[in-house]
Amino acid sequence: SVNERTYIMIKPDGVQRNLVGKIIARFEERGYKLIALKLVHATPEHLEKHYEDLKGKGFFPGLIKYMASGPVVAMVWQGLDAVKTGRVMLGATNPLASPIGSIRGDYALSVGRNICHGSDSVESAEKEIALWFPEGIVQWTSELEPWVLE
Ligand code: DAT
Ligand code: MG
Repeated sequence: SVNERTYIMIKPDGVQRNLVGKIIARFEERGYKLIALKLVHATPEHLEKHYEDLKGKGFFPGLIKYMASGPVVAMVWQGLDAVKTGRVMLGATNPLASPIGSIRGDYALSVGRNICHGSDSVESAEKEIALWFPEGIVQWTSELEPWVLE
């Protein structure tokens, strides 16, 4: 939908590798609207909630350790089909399977260091936004919107 919201997160490796600006630029340039943004060093408990569907996977402990190893950039982007298009912009879970031109396809090699997260459905997005932004998000009017969406 037109005002769909997705939760996009730059993982600790993306922050350490100074890719924050580049990743934000891709969403800005595509025409999405930034409605929430913060740098946060998350606790393992918080990350276990974020990834609760993956509890029980062999890689889960390593995933939590990696995600808790440094700050992440938590963001909410809004716009036409933001969830699905956000995932396309990220690339596949395994960077080696990600097309050139996607974030993971351009900047990553390893599934355990794949730089970014994007919600996989509208329902997950709403859950993740509530988990990462309990304080709420900013609504603002973009003067550019009529030039991006008819
Ligand atoms: P995605 O991040 O593309 O939504 P996911 O939700 O299935 O993928 O998994 C969450 C993260 O967990 C993923 O970005 C990297 C890690 N992960 C997934 N599968 C993995 C695997 N087989 N080995 C190591 N890490 C994995
Ligand atoms: Mg996922």
